[in-house]
Amino acid sequence: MPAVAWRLLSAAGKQNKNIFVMIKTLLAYIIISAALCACGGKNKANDTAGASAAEPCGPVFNADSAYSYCAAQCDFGPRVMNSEAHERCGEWIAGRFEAYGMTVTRQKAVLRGYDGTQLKSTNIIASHKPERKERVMICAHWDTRPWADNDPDSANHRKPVLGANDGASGVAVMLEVARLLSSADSLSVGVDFVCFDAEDWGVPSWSDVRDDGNSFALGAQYWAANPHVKGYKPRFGVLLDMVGGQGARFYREAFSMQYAPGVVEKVWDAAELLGFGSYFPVENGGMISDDHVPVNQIAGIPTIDIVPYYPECEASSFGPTWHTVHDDMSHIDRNTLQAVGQTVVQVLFSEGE
Ligand code: AHN
Ligand code: ZN
Repeated sequence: MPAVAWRLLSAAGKQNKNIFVMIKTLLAYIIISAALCACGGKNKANDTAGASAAEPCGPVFNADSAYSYCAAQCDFGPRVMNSEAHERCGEWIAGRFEAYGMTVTRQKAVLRGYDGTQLKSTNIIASHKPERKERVMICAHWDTRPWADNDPDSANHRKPVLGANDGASGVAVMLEVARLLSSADSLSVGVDFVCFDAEDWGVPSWSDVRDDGNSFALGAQYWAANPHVKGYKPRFGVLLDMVGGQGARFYREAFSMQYAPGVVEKVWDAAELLGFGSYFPVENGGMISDDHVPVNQIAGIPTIDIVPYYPECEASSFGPTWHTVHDDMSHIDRNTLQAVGQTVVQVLFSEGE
């Protein structure tokens, strides 16, 4: 019996030996604890709220902090494979997770790009409470695209993308969640933050090479075939791709619906509960070949993709700055980071043991 219940009981016992008072006290405890949080975790912030199906739980996600993690990555410059900025930023990311008490694995491999380039790839895996068996995986790619091949100005098509949104934003949300976990005591599961490398070396639009559909997500393909822990099987995974853009709306992505419909429902319900329903319409978006596809198909981990869909955007359904030289901090919106980040916190803290 939890200490609180025992104290209540003994107090009742001292005041009045009547067994009925003790039973009443015990019943009151059971009702109150059921009402506190339908979440798996033991949230402190909502102790006074009344009973309902589910309630907000977990710490407050700080969007300013996430924004600064986004900017810090951009300050290295484009994190293009085989570049010094890439190398240095990778160490910075690993160092941040280590500072938040996570166990960090650097999974290095030389991968072959569509054009034969040897890519020095590092998947960075940061584990919170690695001894726990019950786990959830959060993931995002950390490399940035070498070519802004969707820029409105074709003179920019061979220039690198800074990747404030496409690269930095997902890692920024993960780092902020990791920072919160380092001082949280009410989480029931272990969490692995997986930063995939070599996501964005996919065949550029100006190349004559035909894309076989596997030229993106090279780091995720490698990890899915060689997970950092043998037989790694978290309950589910959530991929964060481009989660900081202005005007972003996260529609239900088709591979996610195919492989992990229950996880989609869990995440969209969490967003709705928190008042972020407008960011997460319960409507279908596109079918996106992204890091979650090998994670589902090769590793067999039910994993969804939180990825924006702009039905009205001419330039790209991923939004106006996608694979352009304008994917910089001036188009990052803290409100988008907040909606996604708080939703991730909710999902994690509502997992039971
Ligand atoms: C396709 O363009 C088919 N998938 C998008 C994967 C991606 C690139 N995510 C970010 N950059
Ligand atoms: Zn990209």
